[in-house]
Amino acid sequence: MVPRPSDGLVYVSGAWRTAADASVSVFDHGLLYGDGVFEGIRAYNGRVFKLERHIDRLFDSAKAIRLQIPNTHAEVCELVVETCRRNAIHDGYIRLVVTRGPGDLGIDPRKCPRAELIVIARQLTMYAAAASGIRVVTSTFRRNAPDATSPSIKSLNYLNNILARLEANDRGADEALMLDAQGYVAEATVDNFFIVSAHALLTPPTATNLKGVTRDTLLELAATLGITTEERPFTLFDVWTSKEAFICGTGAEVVPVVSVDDRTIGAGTIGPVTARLVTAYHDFVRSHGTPIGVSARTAATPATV
Ligand code: PXG
Repeated sequence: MVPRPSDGLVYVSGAWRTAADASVSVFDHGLLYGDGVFEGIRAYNGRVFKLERHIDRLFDSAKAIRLQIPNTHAEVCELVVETCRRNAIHDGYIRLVVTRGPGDLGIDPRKCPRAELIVIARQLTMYAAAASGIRVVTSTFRRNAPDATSPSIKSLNYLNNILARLEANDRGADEALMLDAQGYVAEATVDNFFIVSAHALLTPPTATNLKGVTRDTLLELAATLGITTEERPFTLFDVWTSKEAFICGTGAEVVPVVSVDDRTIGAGTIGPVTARLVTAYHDFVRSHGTPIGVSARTAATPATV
């Protein structure tokens, strides 16, 4: 098969291959057991947004599952930028995957001598802004407990979230809200969750959800906008009676939630605090990040004058 340039180049097993040739073994434990970790990163306006932060989280996820990434932090940053360069990405989506690598049948990671690092970078066409807001239902599936598969690990094992998403699909909703084992609000299936109460912008502490990069960015932006923020547990009652709610993540950015469990949130349209954050986030992501045009290592080095 003659590869088409539009197929793009994927970094896998230590080299860039055409998308058509980029493959992993059927004995890879990422496939057989979901044994691996990943990151989803965006590029805006020729820059990779929060590259270092995403790679920090990738290394933390890998450490938690005792997976040895075959490259250093600086090398992984550079591989991301180089993959963007080779695919001429200006605005795009980058998927980093580290699997336990090829082994034999049987879950024991000792069967896998070499972890597999994959970097995919695509032009972004998949995310349509859901500016008018989405309808959310609470899932009956609780988010994994911190002492089971910790939600802080961005692992290849998303069945907990997928079961919740299936339930939302069945109920005609756009997204599912997941609770923790105690019944407090945790997060959506691939996004963190915020509400606006009479007093503050609230989001749950991260023990029960992913330590989202977008979540952190919004907490910082809110502070600069003079919006009071609080990270504390809250319940569905607080959600149903909130003035505004939204989900946020690398893919979704900031998306208003206009109903939860058939209770209209606020006026049933995007609220003023959410609207300010949508604009602030939109501007921030387009003006910050690691330039794709130069080496990540050079960009990370502070200028000496
Ligand atoms: N919670 C979960 C469970 C996630 O998977 C977030 C929160 C938001 O985190 P960030 O760091 O993105 O703000 C995520 C992120 C995809 C995709 O292609 C998934 C995510 C991010 C980007 C792409 O499914 N999940």
